[in-house]
Amino acid sequence: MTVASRVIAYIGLGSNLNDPGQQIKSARIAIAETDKISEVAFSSLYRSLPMGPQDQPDYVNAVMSVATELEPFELLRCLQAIENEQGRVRTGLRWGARTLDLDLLIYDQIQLADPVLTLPHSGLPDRAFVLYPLYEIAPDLVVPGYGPLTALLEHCPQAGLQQLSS
Ligand code: PH2
Ligand code: MG
Ligand code: MG
Repeated sequence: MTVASRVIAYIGLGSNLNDPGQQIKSARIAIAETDKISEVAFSSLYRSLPMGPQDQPDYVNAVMSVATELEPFELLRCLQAIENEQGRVRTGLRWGARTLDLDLLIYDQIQLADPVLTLPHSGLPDRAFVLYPLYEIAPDLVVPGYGPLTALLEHCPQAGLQQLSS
């Protein structure tokens, strides 16, 4: 896939193990220091109730936008490498606890359904811990294939999401 040289992408960050707030802050630095990626905006941190199994700690979530010259699969590989560097153990349990989860939410205008990468991220339209932080950094965003972010928010209750810091 060939993409324009420098595009905007949105990344969702989540953690609920080993000092989640610090995991998110370390990941932010690692992403921004990666070659061919630069930070554009970073949301507040948010505390959120776990989606999926309830016998796990609350999550800390945030969203960042970046400008990148990496193509989508290259960017995905970089994010997975940072997850691994921060001690991510892949248990295979769906929606289980994790030290760090970096999800490629949106990459430019691309819509893609590939076994290893769906764009926009399939969970984006109904996850409060993604939509509210996104709104903070990109209130006018139009999500490819889904429409205005504000319309998605109308159908997404805040559901225990708590803003921690700005
Ligand atoms: N991530 C999961 C599973 N459940 N719940 C919240 N609140 N936030 C997350 O980031 C999250 C989750 C697996 O990626
Ligand atoms: Mg995730
Ligand atoms: Mg993930």
